[in-house]
Amino acid sequence: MQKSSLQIARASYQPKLPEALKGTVSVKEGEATRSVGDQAEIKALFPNTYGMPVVEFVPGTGVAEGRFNVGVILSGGQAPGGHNVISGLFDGIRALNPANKLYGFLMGPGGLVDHKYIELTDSIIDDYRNTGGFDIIGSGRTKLEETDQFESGIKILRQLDIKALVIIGGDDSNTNACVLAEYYQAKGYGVQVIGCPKTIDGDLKNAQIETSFGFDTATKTYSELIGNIERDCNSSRKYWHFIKLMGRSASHIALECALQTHPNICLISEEIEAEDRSLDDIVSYIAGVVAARAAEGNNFGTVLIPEGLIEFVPAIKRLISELNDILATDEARAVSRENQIEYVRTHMSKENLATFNSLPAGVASQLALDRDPHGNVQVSLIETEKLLSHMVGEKLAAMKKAGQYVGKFTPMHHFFGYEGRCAAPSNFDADYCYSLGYNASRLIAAGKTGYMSVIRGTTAPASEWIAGGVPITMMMNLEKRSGKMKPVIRKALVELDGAPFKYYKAHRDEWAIKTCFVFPGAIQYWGPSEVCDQTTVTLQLEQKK
Ligand code: FBP
Repeated sequence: MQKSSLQIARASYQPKLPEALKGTVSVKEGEATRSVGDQAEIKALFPNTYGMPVVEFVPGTGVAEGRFNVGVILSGGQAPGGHNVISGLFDGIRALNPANKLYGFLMGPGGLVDHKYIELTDSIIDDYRNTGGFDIIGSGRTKLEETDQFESGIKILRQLDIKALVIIGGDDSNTNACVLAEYYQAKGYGVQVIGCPKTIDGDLKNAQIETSFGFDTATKTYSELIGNIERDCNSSRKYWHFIKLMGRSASHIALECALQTHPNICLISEEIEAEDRSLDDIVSYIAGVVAARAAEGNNFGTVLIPEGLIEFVPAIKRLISELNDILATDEARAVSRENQIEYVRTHMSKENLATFNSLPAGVASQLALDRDPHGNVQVSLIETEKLLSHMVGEKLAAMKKAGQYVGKFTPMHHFFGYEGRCAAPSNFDADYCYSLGYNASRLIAAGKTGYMSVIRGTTAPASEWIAGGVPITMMMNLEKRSGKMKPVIRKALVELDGAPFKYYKAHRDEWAIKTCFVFPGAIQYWGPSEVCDQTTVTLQLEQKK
């Protein structure tokens, strides 16, 4: 395949590592840990991997060189930097012993179960250093949760003499990594499992994980596009742009893009839920801003919409929750796809049926029919941006009749998601991912299992970053999934008392009416540090003490 000039030049970039990982390391262990919720239940479910300490690597000679093979899986949606996690892991295990081998399981967790793999050699790794995408081995969403999958996995792991498996994934995939670690530990199979925090959504973070990889590059890519749109609409002054942004349930991506680009409106799902706002409240708010700008002759603007918004409108949330229960039964599963809408209608409460019937047919059927393998509503398929702009148009027409609005409303629609998931990693993601992978090799050498690779202190220069591991059980609680209570990693939503949201809230009224757009431009890989090495605004605000 022909390489672009950027790919060729970028291949020689040597990602930065924390000082603590550069030489030989020792393990510094902290106190015993407990899960974030439901401690007794999580402890009973994970008797072999519960309560382990947080660990940090410090210079020393505690972790010996070793001869071993490692397997790696890319799981779930693509995120910029995945190839650097793999190259960091590769370099890390090779530094411990040049004979160590890395095997990549193909197309996600399914590759482990179906025994599809390749050996990742020097030349393959070199082709993918500092590139975006997951195409080195492909990714997939097979859910690893059944005993026969684990047993099938151990056969190939033994055949390839693999000592440890690294699962690069989001909250659901790392939950599965934890279940697998517990299972292999309980059985005494001697295979370690290590997780790596991936997802552009930014919702895999907590007191230990500062950010998931890919969030930095994806939000910079979307912000470049939003900035370009802002400049376009400020030039022609005739369009309102409704821009939906990926990110599943959490609004981290939309909020970060708002902090980078200062749009007229950014909806935050978590706030909408907390304030019990209806769809009509949201539409009235947007129409009010459109009318206020029109009164000053500005018939243009930008509205950012998190893709999970619809799930957070309380009436729709109640509807989804009942739909999940209805769809979880064997009886519902046996109903053909054509008859499913009618089936859910006849099994729904009166209140939810009224909400269901008020939605446009396309949105209603996406809510009722489409789930991913983890049971999540596939919010990326729901065209919230069109739904909202249509409703705003109707509201403005009514306001015009009542003499409350003079202006012209011409909406344009965008959905940014896939555009950013495979971008060439920013310097931050290139360094962060390489460090996460390299660090995973040290967790393996230290004999750890059921741990997530963690790099902290990320707004400091990379040389000062803190490297170590956190037991995955520490991040877990029980949640209802497909009708049953299951142990899962707690998803991090936007905190309404957190610094990023507070900053947005303090500025949004001004950004709504005035035109305060900021144009971040494209990600830069070379040049002044303030242009190339900035972290996200979210991280900067969160870490400002
Ligand atoms: P992960 O949780 O697997 O990282 O998913 C990220 C994501 O990009 C979401 O933002 C989006 O809703 C979803 O994947 C889309 O899924 P798919 O790639 O299957 O279309």
